[in-house]
Amino acid sequence: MARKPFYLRLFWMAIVVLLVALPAWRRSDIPARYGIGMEEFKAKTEAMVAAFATGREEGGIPVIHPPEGDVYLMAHQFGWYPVLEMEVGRSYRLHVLSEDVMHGFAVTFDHGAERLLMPNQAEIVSLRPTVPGHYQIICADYCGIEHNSMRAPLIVTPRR
Ligand SMILES: [Cu+2]
Repeated sequence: MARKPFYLRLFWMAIVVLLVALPAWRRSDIPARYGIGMEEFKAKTEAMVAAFATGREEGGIPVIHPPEGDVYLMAHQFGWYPVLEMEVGRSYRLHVLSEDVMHGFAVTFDHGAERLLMPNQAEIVSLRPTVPGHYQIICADYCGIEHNSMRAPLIVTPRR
């Protein structure tokens, strides 16, 4: 049997590498979610609010400035809790949970970060803001009469 030319072997090797690597790469694209009770999630959110409060409020809701990493956000009819302040160039793993009905999470600086929110199921959204400014978190799924006003500021500051 004749030996296959080297470039042909290289070609097949590249195909195999692609077949193995492509699904692995795509997997990181699939939104992550996990089941969690509302009380447990609320406790994590309150601990974060207590630890990273800025002392400021927006519409009566505390503004927090957490370090990069895990950040908790609760959705309810018809608002979000707490108000988040993030820094440019930092990576946040936002855990979002609905307290009541189905909502949609969307943020005005990253249109790829839209998620459907079900009660008792936290969605993880990876965010890395790039430009300082005042953005908004909005509800992207009709949830009741005041759905259109279900929005909260998301403040992005320069890196400190
Ligand atoms: Cu909503």
